[in-house]
Amino acid sequence: MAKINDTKILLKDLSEKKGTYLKYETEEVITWCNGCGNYNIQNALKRALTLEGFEPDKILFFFDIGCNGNGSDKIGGYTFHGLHGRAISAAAGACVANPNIKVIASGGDGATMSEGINHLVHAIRNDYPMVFILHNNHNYGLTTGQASATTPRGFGMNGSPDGVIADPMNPIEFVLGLNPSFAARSFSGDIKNMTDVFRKALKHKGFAFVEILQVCPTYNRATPQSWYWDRVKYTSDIKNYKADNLKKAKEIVEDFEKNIYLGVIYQDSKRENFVEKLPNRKNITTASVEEVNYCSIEKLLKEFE
Ligand SMILES: Cc1ncc(C[n+]2csc(CCOP(=O)(O)OP(=O)(O)O)c2C)c(N)n1
Repeated sequence: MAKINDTKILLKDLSEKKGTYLKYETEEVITWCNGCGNYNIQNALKRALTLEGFEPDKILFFFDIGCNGNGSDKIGGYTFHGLHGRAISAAAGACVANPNIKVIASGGDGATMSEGINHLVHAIRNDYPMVFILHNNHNYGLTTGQASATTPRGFGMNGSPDGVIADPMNPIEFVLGLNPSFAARSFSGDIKNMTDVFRKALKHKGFAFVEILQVCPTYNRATPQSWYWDRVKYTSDIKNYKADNLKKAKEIVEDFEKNIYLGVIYQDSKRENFVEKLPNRKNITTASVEEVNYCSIEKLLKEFE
């Protein structure tokens, strides 16, 4: 498989829109390790936003705690840096209050598949109108490499040096079991595929779940970059693959040893999202946030003096 020349791809086809891309850049000091997958994930996201015509003032980012969350000041736009495992719940409130703004949340595998897995489950059930990016680096990175729910069995990690006892979860397989309206998977080494997947997720009107298989050169030595390049394939490699068949989607993600398929795995683009289904919002053209009345609470406060 051909490897991607990142710099070339980053600049390619952005010429006219370069101004928008540059607005997403910040001057904050980067604290990620050399070779961390977060660099490429954020670059691909900035590219996708630019190519889809989103200006930073139309985006609200929710970041979780962790190495991924340390990207919160490295991208332009409105950002909210929340509690560990709680990025989805804060983002859900925002996208329901204001469906006119694009809400993008992200979290690590520690936050999403353990600490806050309940929020993921119910965000999918409710089909909130937002994009969620799972940074699956197979460990708790920021706290220096403890095993997460996705660490391969038997692999020695800080905190479990004799090897992880339990079998790992396969996040996208888990998500497909919840009947999502959108589930995609990509790989942090492949900016081209990530950009494509993010662009499709940005256009989806319900909960767009995107799992990024992320390299972590410092703590995840079980599945390094080369391990992925030997296994990743694309849904376009499967003859006549259509992403609207949930049964088929479940079949192609079962294998995480030989063929790891990237791309949009499943999408139901006709399903009404959470806001569209709300009976009390039918025929209302304003967003909830536009209906807020601002009034003085001085009188109320006096009652508690
Ligand atoms: C409620 C809560 N629990 C635990 C922590 C400690 N903590 C901070 S970062 C982190 C690991 C994050 O791992 P992950 O979510 O996988 O993200 P990564 O750093 O790998 O990107 C933990 C456990 C915390 N800050 N808050």
